[in-house]
Amino acid sequence: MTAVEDRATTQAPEREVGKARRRKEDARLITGRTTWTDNMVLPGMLHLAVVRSPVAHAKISSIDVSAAQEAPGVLAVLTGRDVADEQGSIPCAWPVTPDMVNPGHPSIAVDEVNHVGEAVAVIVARSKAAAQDAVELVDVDYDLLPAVLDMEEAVAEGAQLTHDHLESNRSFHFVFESGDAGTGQHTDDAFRDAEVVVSRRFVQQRLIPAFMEPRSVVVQPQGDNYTMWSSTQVPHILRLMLAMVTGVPEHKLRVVAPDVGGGFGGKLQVTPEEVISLLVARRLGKPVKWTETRSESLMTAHHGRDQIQYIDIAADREGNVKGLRCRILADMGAYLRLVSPGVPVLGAFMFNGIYKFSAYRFECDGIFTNKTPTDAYRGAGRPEATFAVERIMDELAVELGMDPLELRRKNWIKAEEFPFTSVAGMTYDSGDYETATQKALQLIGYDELREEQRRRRESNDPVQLGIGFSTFTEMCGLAPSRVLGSLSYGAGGWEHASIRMLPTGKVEVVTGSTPHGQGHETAWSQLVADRLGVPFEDVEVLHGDTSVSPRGLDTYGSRSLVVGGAAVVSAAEKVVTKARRVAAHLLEASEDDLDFSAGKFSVRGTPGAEVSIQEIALATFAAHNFPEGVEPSIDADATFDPENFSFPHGTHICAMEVDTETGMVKIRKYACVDDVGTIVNPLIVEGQIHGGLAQGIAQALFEEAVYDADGNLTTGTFVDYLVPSAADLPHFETGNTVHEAPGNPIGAKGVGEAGTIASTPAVVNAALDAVRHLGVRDIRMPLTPERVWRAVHGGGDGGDRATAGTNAYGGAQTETTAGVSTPQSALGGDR
Ligand code: MCN
Repeated sequence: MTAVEDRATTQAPEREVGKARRRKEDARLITGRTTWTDNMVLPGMLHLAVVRSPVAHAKISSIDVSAAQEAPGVLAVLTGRDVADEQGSIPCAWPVTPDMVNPGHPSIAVDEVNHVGEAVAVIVARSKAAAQDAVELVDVDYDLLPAVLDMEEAVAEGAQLTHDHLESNRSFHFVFESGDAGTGQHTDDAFRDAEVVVSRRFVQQRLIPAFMEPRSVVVQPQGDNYTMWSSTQVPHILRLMLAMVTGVPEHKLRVVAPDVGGGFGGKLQVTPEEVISLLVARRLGKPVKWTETRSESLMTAHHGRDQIQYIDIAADREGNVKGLRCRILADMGAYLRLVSPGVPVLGAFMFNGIYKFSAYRFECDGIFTNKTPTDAYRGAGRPEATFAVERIMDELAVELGMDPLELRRKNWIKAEEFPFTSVAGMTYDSGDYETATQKALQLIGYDELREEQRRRRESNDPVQLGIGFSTFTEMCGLAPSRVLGSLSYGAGGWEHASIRMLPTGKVEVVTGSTPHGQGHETAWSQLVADRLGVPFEDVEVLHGDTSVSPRGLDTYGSRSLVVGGAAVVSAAEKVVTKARRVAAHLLEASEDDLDFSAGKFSVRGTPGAEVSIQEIALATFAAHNFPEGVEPSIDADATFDPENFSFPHGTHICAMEVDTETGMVKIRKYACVDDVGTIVNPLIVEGQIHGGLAQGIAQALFEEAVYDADGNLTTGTFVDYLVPSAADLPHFETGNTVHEAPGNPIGAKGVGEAGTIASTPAVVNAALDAVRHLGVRDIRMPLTPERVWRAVHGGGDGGDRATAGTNAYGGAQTETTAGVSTPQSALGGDR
């Protein structure tokens, strides 16, 4: 790492916060000697295997389970009909519009199947092998129906329906409009008057979260009480939702997320398999386990992204952006899952990026297709938006003949303008895009790269060089309950923490956040060690069990530090306040005369009169000599619900070599400078950025979930679905600036998604910068050698409809030749 530090605001000189502590949890996680759900064995435990649909769309005409039922070791086979009265519907907690259409989602299909991999029966057997063997013996008759696979076809007049009983394939139509909301006047006026309008159609391919630990569930019934262990990101949400879906009373259900091996949004879910496991355990009164195979995981755990974006940008000839409008088709897949509709809708607040302009419209249609449902995947809505705006800024720069960075600089919010209310109504809290950009340019060695690019172009080198930017911000720390309510999100956004001082002076921290690879045990220990003045090693962080940590809203949306960590800090402050009363009593001094530093209370002006917080903890346990009216416990609860999101930002620059003869691309250098406010643990932050970059680059270059014409997932193994390894990725030059977030007591902004959000457009912009002079206008992601080669040798976008072609949606046309339209743009023409 090349560290570039710019303390634009001062970070308090604290002992632990800012230290690159190695993660306490890593020894057990890396060795695997821990409680992964699948490691659990309970006496008498039965095993489940799921019979899945091999077809994308069909009526179920009959299911014959008799052979499976007879198979050795099999105890029961249950179909959708068997559980129809008790299985309810997989919940969707984000109805983004009042008239959103939700077809309902049985955990086990009853009459019809709507995507390959949908559950049609469950086998319960004494061993996993017996259960899996019996899957083959279930005989299902399907009456095939045509599958809906293409979103643009799905919204056309007279389209085949994904769900016969619905009127269309559209689940919702969400609109956000700045200016004269609702009339469309303001935005369209800006486009009508604009000197330049650039239009594009971008494809955000379907991705698979591909977490390391496959999903796994164990359920243990004890009378009418149930304990579920699940490899989930959201034990608290899961408990609530399971209670609502199955009728098991919430107070009779304990959900535990033991150590969880990654989620990336893919375990922010209430899955059919969790519901099925609970139903079977309830019905049979026996403990059960279900663990997916990797193929099941790729095929049926929810997918991410999958949008078609039509975007127009308006500007004057000097490069002042006047307006932006976008229309999104977002593939929901066959059903709505927990937050599926909210994912693309979050983009409404981010397509404007870091830029200033006053005319903005966002429209999004959620579309049903006969594919695996989509939902959150790292970044959820913000990578898609960032990609679109950062790509179209480059295209506008090309049209204007401007340097892409100059165009950005001309339009971005200046440091002195924070806090800044964006055209999408978000109040960006703090930042300085210029400083971050200068640092990133310095890290990557920009001038030399531009010089090399010029040389290669002049000599017609078969290997061309390109440089791509992404200057981004994102809204993270999904939190303010009030704001989430206004967006119709089904839950609040607060987080809870409690801290107990034990008699020996050790500290237990209970957090509502649920780490699954983010290192909260380490970071929370650092926060508490500083606030209480106790050693880092003396802090234990407990999480992920609704009995141990009864209140919480879990981990997603890069919310844990800025909301959950903030709750921990608030609880620590309350602990100190409580300890101060006891200290005053023990030292026979007034509370106002006490200083608290490095874990000790001392009487100001009286040397030697001091007592440590550990001594206070012990004195509290004994409670022999205790102040009147104070309860003998040094503990506190706190709930934190911020006023605003936090807005990390940064500049990412990618230098890319493109071999014009083979279509191979290679990232030569990648530099990024991120501003995530106060950094609690630089090692963790860098790790999060690295992981995020890997996933963002993977979208640009490698990963795509592909379906064939019948709706079969053809990328159902890691041979076909190309998750990159470290060897496929470059060395990252990372740096940071620090502008504290005013909205939480730590001053931090989230980092868990930043790298993913920022990197994808930087990589694609770099590839295009390398070959645009050869007539290439766009290349659809992922940038496979074949696509790159075709684009270079065929011109345009390589015939892949990344950009060009008829915009079937709404009947308008995108410009196909120059990629720059007149104000009669892709979206303007049909309004
Ligand atoms: N941190 C810090 N200083 C900051 C910001 C964060 O030290 N200014 C630290 C935090 O203390 C925490 C970590 O960085 O240890 C991530 O914090 P945060 O940004 O609050 O994100 P969350 O903990 O809420 O994690 C969620 C985020 C998301 S949404 C996805 S998706 C994701 C990600 O984190 N999935 C991950 N990172 C992942 N990392 C791993 N290993 N596995 C996943 O599944």
